[in-house]
Amino acid sequence: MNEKTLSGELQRRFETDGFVALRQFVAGRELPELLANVDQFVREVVPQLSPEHAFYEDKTDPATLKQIQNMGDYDPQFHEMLTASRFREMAETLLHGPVVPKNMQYFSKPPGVGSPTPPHQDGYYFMLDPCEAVTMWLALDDVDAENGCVRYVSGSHNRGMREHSRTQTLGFSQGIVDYPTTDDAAQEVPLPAKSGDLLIHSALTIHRADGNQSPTRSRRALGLVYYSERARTDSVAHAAYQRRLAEDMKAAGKI
Ligand SMILES: O=C(O)CCC(=O)C(=O)O
Repeated sequence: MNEKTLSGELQRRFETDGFVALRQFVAGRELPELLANVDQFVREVVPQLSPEHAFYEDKTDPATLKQIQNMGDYDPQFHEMLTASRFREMAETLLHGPVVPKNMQYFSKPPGVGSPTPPHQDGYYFMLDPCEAVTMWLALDDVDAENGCVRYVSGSHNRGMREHSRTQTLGFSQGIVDYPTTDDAAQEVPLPAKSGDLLIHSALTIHRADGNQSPTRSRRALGLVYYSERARTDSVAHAAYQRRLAEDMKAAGKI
């Protein structure tokens, strides 16, 4: 099924589960074009990015690129994809009103070296009140249990923010302290995806992913983050946290 518009059924599922999958949201000619643009960005723009905007599993090895931040700031096509697109329209539908496009990210888990994503809620990083935001995760490769598909805890967006603490994972500095509880384990759902599938989750939905255990298959995705216009950011606390984190990562030799 080509689910280009979010039907009432999909919206209902998003509200019940805290996540939804739109299969082949990017398809046809659009998909190879997007993949080529991402490859070009990685080749030509990433080498010039500051260490805070491009993370590597091993910073001395460019083949281990694992995350890029704020891609829209460096490329007009990605800026448009984030800000003036059906991705934004979808975010406005799900959040019931105008949104602020916040970030476009690249997530990669290279074969054999891509590390796990700790269980977390994006809202813990966003520091919003009210915590109204969505993250979109667009698969660029086919992703399954072997190469680390995203796993969501169904219904967790209705149970508030859990306690997080610092992790040693570059790019995912906070993880849920007591994960998994019995309920978490019972309600965790793996979401395999094909290249072009779009997964969307609420900022309160608990999610995680395993590392890439395939010796050959890559595991790349784009992340698009939208805040509701109703959400207020504690921008001073957020900037202070980002500064502290960057200093810590530099001191640990990770960036
Ligand atoms: O790609 C991943 O492993 C995790 C992505 C994620 O946590 C997110 O998009 O919020």
